[in-house]
Amino acid sequence: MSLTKSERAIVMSMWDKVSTQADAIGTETLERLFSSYPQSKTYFPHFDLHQGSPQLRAHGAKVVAAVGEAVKNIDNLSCALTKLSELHAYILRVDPVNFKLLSHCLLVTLAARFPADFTAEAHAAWDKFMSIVSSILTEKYR
Ligand code: HNI
Repeated sequence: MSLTKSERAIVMSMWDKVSTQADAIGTETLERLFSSYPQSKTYFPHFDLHQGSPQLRAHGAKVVAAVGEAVKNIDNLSCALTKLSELHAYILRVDPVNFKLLSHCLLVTLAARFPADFTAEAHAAWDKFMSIVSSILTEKYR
C-alpha cells in the first residue's frame, strides 16, 4: 500500500498547519485515546495519565513529532521509522490494535481543529497515511 501523489500532497499541506499546534494536538490525541479506550492505558503504568498531566503532554509532543518526521520522510517511511518500529515491537510490545485506536484519535483531533481542511479526501489520505505508519511500527511483530 502506498500513497498517491495527491494523498501525499494533502497530508503534507495539512501538516504545515498541524505543526503550528503540534504539542496541543498530541496531548488532545492521547487524552481522547485514554478516555475513549481506557485499555490503552495499560502500556503506561509508569505515567500519570490525568488530563493535562506533564507526562501526558510530553508524550503527546513526542508522538506528534514522530508523525511529523514521518511526513517529512513520506517517500521513505520504512527507513525513517526503523528505530521506532524496533522500540514498539521488541521492547514495548504494543498490541497493533492500539495503533488503529491512536490513529483514529489523531484523525478526530484533526477534524475538530481543522474542520474546513478535513474534507472527505483529507480524511481518507490521513487514514491511509496513519495506517501505513502503523503497519511499519508493527511489522516487526511477525
Ligand atoms: Ni509510542 C514511546 C511514537 C503508537 C506506547 N512512541 C514512543 C516514543 C515515540 C512514539 C516517538 C518515544 C520514543 C523514545 O523515547 O525514544 N507511538 C509513536 C507513534 C505511534 C505510537 C508515532 C503511532 C502512530 N505507542 C503507540 C501506541 C502505544 C504506544 C498505540 C500504546 C497504546 N510509545 C508507547 C509507550 C512508549 C512509547 C509505552 C514509552 C513511553 C515511555 O517514555 O516510557
